[in-house]
Parts: sequence; C-alpha cells; structure tokens
Amino acid sequence: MRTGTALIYDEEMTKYKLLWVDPACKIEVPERLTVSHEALVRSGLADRCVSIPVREATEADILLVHSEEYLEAVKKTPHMTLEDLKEFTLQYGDVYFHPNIYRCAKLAAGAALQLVDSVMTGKVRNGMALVRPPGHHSMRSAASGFCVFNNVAIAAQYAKQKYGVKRVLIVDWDIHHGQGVQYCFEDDPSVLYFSWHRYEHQKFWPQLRESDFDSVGKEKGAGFNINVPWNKVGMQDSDYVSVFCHLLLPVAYEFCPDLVLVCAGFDSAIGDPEGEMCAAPDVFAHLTHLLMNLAGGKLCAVLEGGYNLTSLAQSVCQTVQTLLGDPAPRPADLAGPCKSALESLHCVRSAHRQYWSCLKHAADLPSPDISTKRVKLAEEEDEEVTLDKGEEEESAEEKVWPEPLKRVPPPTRTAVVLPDGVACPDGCKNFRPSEDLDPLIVNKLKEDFLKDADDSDALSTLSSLVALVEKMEKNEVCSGLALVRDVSVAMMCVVQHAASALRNRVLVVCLGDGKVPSHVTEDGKTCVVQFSDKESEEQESKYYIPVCLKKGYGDVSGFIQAVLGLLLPLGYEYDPGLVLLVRMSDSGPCESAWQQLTGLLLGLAQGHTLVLLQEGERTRVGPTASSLLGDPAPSLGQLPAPTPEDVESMERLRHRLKADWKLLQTTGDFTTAAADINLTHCLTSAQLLKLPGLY
Ligand code: Q9C
Ligand code: ZN
Repeated sequence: MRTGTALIYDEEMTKYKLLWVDPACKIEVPERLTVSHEALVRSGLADRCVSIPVREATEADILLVHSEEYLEAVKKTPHMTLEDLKEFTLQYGDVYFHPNIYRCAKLAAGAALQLVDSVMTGKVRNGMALVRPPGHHSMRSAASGFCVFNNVAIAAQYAKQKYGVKRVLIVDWDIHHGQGVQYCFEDDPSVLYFSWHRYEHQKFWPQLRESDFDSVGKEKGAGFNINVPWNKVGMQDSDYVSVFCHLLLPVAYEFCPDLVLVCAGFDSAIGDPEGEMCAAPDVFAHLTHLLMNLAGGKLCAVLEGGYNLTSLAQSVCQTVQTLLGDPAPRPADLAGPCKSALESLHCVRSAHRQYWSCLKHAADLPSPDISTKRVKLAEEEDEEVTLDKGEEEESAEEKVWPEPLKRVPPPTRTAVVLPDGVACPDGCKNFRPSEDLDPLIVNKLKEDFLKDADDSDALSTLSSLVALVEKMEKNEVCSGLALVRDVSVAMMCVVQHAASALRNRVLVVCLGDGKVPSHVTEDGKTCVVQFSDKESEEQESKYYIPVCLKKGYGDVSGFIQAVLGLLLPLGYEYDPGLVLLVRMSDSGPCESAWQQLTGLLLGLAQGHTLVLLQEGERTRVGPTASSLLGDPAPSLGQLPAPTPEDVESMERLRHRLKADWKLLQTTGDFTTAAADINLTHCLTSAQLLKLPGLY
C-alpha cells in the first residue's frame, strides 16, 4: 500500500519578479511561494511530507506540449536586456518575463514531473508541488496569464508516455479558465479536463467564447472537456461542493482515471483580488478529500494562481493537510448553491448529457435557447456593472474571514470493537469499554436493549459502543468499527444514545432493508438514509430517506450515483457530528463500492464515522478498517450506465427532497418549470400557462 505525501518546493522559483510597472501583473509576486511554504513549515505539515527535490524539465519534456519555435524563443530570454524583455513580453497577454524566469519555468514543469514520478512509482501516495511560474494558461506557442510552460499539461502527457497511463483527470479549481490545458487536450479522450472559472458571460479574462459550458471537446475528445462558467462573483462553499457532487464526481467516477492532476489555483478562495469569490480556505480540504478515492488515491496537486497571500497560505495548508490524511474540518454551513451557480450547473449538465450516462437524466435546456440566453444575460449584467461597480470593488478589498480552525487529528484514528477470536486489524486500536461508563447508562442499556439481562457479552458490546461514541464526541477517537451480533439493536442503541445524550446530529446510513423506526428522525437530530432493494413502507419525511435500488447492489453505477448525487449533498447540508454506517447482513455493494462509500463519508463529521457490521461478516473487517484508516478505495472500473429504473427512482427522490435539501438542487429557477415537464410529464394546462417563455 503506497503511503506518504510528497511536497516539492525550491526557493529558486522565488527568484524572478516583475521588473517594470504593469498593473495586470503586479499581483504575481515571489512572496506567493514563500508565504505558502512558510505556512506549511510553521504548521508542522511540511515536516510530515516527503520532501522531493525539483529538477529542470528537459527540452523533450517541454516539447510534449510546446512548439520548438516557442521553446527557442523563451530560451533566449535569460540573455535579453530589460528593454528586450519588455518588448518580448508585449506579444503575449498578462504575463511578464525576467532573466531568470526561463530557469524557473523549467523547474516548475520539472517539479510537476518529479511529482508524477513519485506518485506513479509508489514512492508516495499523493503530493503537492509549490511552483512559480504557474502553467495552465500557457499554450503550445504562447505565454499567457503569468504562465510560461504548461506544467500540468506537460505532466499529463508525460504520465501517459512514461507510465502508460490510460486516463488522466485534470481538475482545474483555479478561478481562471486554463485555456492552455483545454487547447492541449480538446480532441484527446484520454485526458478529461474539468475547469470552473469566473466568466461573467465572457466579460472576465481571458474573455474567450470557448470558455463557456458548450465547449465540450472536439472529435474523439467530445465530452472530455468540461467548463463551468461562473457568471457572478461571490460564489461560496455550497456552489463548489454542489458542482463536485452533481457534475465532476459522477463524471469522474464514470471516467475512472488512473491518475488525477489538480491545477491547484487558490484564487478561487475568499479574499482573492482576481476571483472575488467567497469560498472559505477550508473548502479545499473537502475538494481534495472528494478526489482522493479516485485513481487509487494517485493525486498530484500543482500550484497555479492565488494572489491574496493570507488566503493562499491557508488554502495550501488545507489541501496538504488533507493529502496527509487528516480528517477534513466540519463543512461550514452549506445553505445550498445560489441561483447563478444552479444556472451554470444546469447548462453544463445539459451540454454533457449526451456524453455521460450519469447525466442522461439531466433536463434539456429550456427555450429560449442557449445563445439567446447568453446574450440576454450579458446585457443584464452590463447594466448591473455600471450601476454598482465602485461599491463592488471596495468590498472586494475589505473582505475578512476567520482563520481556519487548527485541525487536530485525534490520538486514535480507528478503534474497533470485535468479538473474541477476531484479530484487530493493523493500525487500529482494540477498544475496551472504560470502567468509568456511568452505571446509569449501563442500566438503561440493559433495560432498553437486552432481551436477556444476564447476557454479559451483549451488554459489553453495547457499553463499548456507547463509550466509543463518547470518545468520538470528545475527539479522542476519529472513527470506529464494530462487529456485533445484532446490527439493528446496536444501531438503535447508538442512535438513542447519540440523540439523547450528545449534542450532535447523527447521519445514519443504512444498507439493507432492516427496519429503521422512523420516530428516531422526528426531531431532526437523526437523519436516516436507507439503501434497499425494496420500496420502503416507512413514512417519508425530511429526515427519513429511503433510496430504493431495484437491482440491489448488483448495479454499482446506480449505487455510486446515489451516493454522489444524493447521500453526499444531503450529508454535507445536514452536517452531522457523527456518521453511523450500518451494514445489514447479506446486503450491501461489492467490496470496492463499499470502500468508496466509507471513504467518501469520512469527509463529513470530521471523519467521525462508526461502522456497524453483522457478526458473520468477519471478512469485511479488514477492508472496512483500511478505509477508515484513510487508505484510498480501489477503483470501480469504468462504469456502465445505471439502470433506468434506478435512475428514475433516484430522480423522483431528489425531486421530492429538493425543497428541504437545497444541496440536492441541480437546476435554477429559470428551468424548474421545464425540468418538471421533462421529469413528470404531468403538468396541467393551467400550470403550462404560467411558464415563462413557453407560451
Ligand atoms: N486584474 C493565474 O491565475 N489577468 N493566472 C490579470 C489583473 C491575468 C491569472 C488582470 C490573470 C492571470 C495562473
Ligand atoms: Zn488563476
């Protein structure tokens, strides 16, 4: 099992800067790298990483993406005079040259390649490279947007060539469109490029028509380029998480990459003068976590933008700490995506529905058609901008936000409660109930849950569970695993204790059709999501969510879609303090899907997940423990289309719940009506008359 996180950094890359006055370039400063690195050192994170030296990318490496003419031109810059450099710079947009930038650009690309080598050879599991200059704007024969060589594009080509990697996913969470990456892989189905970016209906740099959602890739590569244009500033955590759950992750799981590269720009975080977004630095812990179970955990993050030094350093720390395996922080109040984000999400999902089976059910774009819409919105935008521009710019400078809380991993990562004779998995702690468990609680357990008051084994198991839950609440233990004689009783015991004695909300994820009394959910302190192959008889409510998968777990696609598109967004919005994952005997998905589920759920509740397994399922102990310890889940393989029945029942469920759970929404107001027609085919003519633009 590969472990460890690489950190690649070299001070040499701080040794170039802007030598003349250029307002467009003044934000790209050497301090971006020093503050990021110093924050990692000060927080003790750098010490926990495997330090890997940089190297210069060779000419052959650079030529994987760039033209010989361009390389030859850049090669001359170290010898140029200041005047020559200025003039050379003029042929490109928003970039500057310096006598040492060629050397640094070779190191930046080389750092990305060192990272790929370290991950692909198994020296480490994942890693981050802190580099300057950034790369994602640079094109085959042109520098652009502070970028000289396209570090990540070169890394992707290199991984394909040197390691025979078949599919690479590039996630570009920088706030600018990496048009250089798009151009490089537009017709290449082996590289899936995903980018979200500030767009404002083409008003924002680089102001390209091809940055919009309808640039989906060309020829064989159609469907493998995904652009999410942000048409407003001020996007928040919810908007980012929503796009991950409803777009990137379902497509990424269907694609099944062998390697994930992240264009890790942090100008998408709050406080950044370029992005003007409002996502907290903490959100990068979640974005990172959500990608860490793809490609068997092989993830390489390479720095791109990020111009608010405070926000940048905090975001880099969140990313690296997550790569190291520490539990993610509690997600900040995720109140659901804004209208503009939903509109973008809807457009991208519609544009890609013909390429990805996970999006097949996404509603078509309503009339008026896309292009009319774009022009119309751009005009509206214009008016707004002229109205309150001054105000907006001022507030962008004044942004303040709380420093992310220090993430202190509990002393014990995973504790297990196992019957005699079952070995404690490596790396876990065998949990024995402490004597100091309140006798009152013990008595209550006896009364409420034991059929036979003298059943000391059963009592000991239940006491252990309660004690374990208390340790998790106190953050002394992160996650837990118990093999119990009766999962239903154990589940009720934990739920009752957690709901009555603890302050926290509990998310119960139940696999199998055992009975889950709905009364436990009435006060909202417990939310139950139950996966089963039978229609539920329970009363449906906001807090009892039966997910019916008719084909059972035989259909991994349907199951994983439900996890990504229903369970995760619901979990993120509910924000539990504890996740209770219950696997009834003889039900549940295959091992790798089970491990994916477990791994993904660890992003909630600061990793406080307690798994209950039926006693007979001893063979599941090892793999489950491994997931709770943070090992990446094995890939599921390229997923086929989920069955139409499963899709339909999930969509019905989403439809029912989206009023209560905003993070389940995938369409904006403007489309709800049309989407409803698509979904239910049952609007009355009276309702039709009220639809805008249809009559
Ligand atoms: N208001 C990266 O983030 N435009 N590049 C600057 C100044 C260029 C950003 C305009 C932004 C380039 C890697
Ligand atoms: Zn950027």
